Amino acid sequence: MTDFRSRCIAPEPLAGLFCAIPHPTAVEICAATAPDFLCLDGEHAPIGRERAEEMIRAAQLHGVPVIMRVPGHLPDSIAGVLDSGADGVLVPRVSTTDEARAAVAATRYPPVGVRGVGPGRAAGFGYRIPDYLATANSRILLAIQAETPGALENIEDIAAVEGVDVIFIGPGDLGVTLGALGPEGRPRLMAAIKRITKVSRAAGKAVGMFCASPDEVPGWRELGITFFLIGNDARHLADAAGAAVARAREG
Ligand code: 3PY
Repeated sequence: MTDFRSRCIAPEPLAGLFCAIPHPTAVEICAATAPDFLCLDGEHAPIGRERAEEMIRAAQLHGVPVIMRVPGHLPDSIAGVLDSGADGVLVPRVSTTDEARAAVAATRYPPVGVRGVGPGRAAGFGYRIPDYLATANSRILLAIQAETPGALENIEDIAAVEGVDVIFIGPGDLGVTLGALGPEGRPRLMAAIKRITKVSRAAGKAVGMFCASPDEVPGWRELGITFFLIGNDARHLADAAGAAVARAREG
């Protein structure tokens, strides 16, 4: 069976969900819907290291690949999550080639990177270290977020960094950081998204997008975007609960 990273960089169209509810039960519920992957939101949700490992285990026991959006691009944000067995990381706010290269280094063992060797869950708690060392560099997915004016300006150089697999666009942050908000800002935001997508695809990178709704996916697919995160579990729960209560009140 083709591994998750290979499917991402192929690039195959993939639909995932953010997990923001910091509990393995919520991950199991999402995993039961058979998404292509899950992404724990360690940037915005209160998911500590121990809880992350339990959530990663819950996804993988259901056969669902799981990555984590980490707080930053340095090893102290990335190493533990990979030792816990995550299939990859999503690194926010990458605006320069130095930051992109640092993220690559943090996700790869030497000689490519600087990842430290540890007997964590990923390596069978030490029992499978040689196997894990032999395959991890080619199996771990590195997705970086393009969501700042710096990323937009430097996208040619960032997209050329070897070891970056997916350039993921955060339209919310990109709109805020560019000051391209609301209907008036939409043309500028769209131009930025198109530029990031075109340059990244030309450099051979897969491109990802956050979508609040699955209805957005066909339009982004037409641009060549393939890696999607569709909302998060907390929001899906709130939407479904809100709709149920509203329907009940209608009588
Ligand atoms: C954004 O839209 O900026 C995101 O980062 C989605 O989580």
